[in-house]
Amino acid sequence: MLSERDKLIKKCAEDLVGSKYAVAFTGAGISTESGIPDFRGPSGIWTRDPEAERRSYEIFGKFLRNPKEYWEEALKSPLYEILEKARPNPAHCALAELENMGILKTVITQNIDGLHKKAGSKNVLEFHGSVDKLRCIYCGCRFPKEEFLNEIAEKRVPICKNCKSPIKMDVVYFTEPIPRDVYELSFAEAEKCDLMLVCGTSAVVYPAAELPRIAKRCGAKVVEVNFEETPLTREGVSDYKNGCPENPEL
Ligand code: CNA
Repeated sequence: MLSERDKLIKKCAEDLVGSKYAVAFTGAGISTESGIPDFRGPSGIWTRDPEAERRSYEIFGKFLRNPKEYWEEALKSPLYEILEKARPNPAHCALAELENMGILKTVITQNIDGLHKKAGSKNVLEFHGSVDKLRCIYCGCRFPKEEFLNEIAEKRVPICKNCKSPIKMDVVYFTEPIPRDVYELSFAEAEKCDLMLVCGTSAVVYPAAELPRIAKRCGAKVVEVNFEETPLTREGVSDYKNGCPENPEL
């Protein structure tokens, strides 16, 4: 006799196998088991320190006004040390495996930790960028972080190799526009998919949170995996939700 939760897992597996173009949309919750805290989950960074949320809205403006100060602060952030050490967990590996099997076509992630690629996923759209890259907001060029290790170690502001402007991490901060390339590709995937697996996102950060809604409007099945209810659950965007194993009420 299968438990309610196991029935949902079986249903999800059947729906995935039956899909023609499945896409995953992931958030910070998929990486909490890799030791990276999320923002808004029960032990999230902002749940514990609401002031950190206010500060996060100032980072992009700081880069525009004073790139040197931006870099000094960015490198001091304890989150970057945690991100550098983090390794993929079974959820990242499962999505890579599903891609390998030809079932999952794309992972669209809001995460900046690079763990989907480290797990072996190939078709990954990093909607909010990645800590493994630097990006020029003026000409749009991206560079692997390895190309700027000297500047970073010597606390010099990295300069774009293409247009010679000061550059920042590829990470998209609050108040910063989403880079056009990843924005357009992600929305095209949301329109095209017939199943969207939504994993570990509170679905409140826009425009990313629009993606499952667009998938639903275009006829896709939306499967949500999250500890808590989200606007997607409450507004009926999710066709079904599979939650916390320790607390099946959630
Ligand atoms: P969020 O708002 O912090 O929401 C995370 C959601 O995941 C919450 O609803 C949690 O309940 C849920 N959750 C936490 N752990 C699990 C788990 N093990 N299983 C199932 N559900 C779980 O994060 P979002 O991604 O929705 O918000 C978008 C922000 C967060 C993006 O800009 C990210 O860049 C940013 N962020 C990214 C990382 C990362 O790269 N790992 C870490 C922290 C924040």
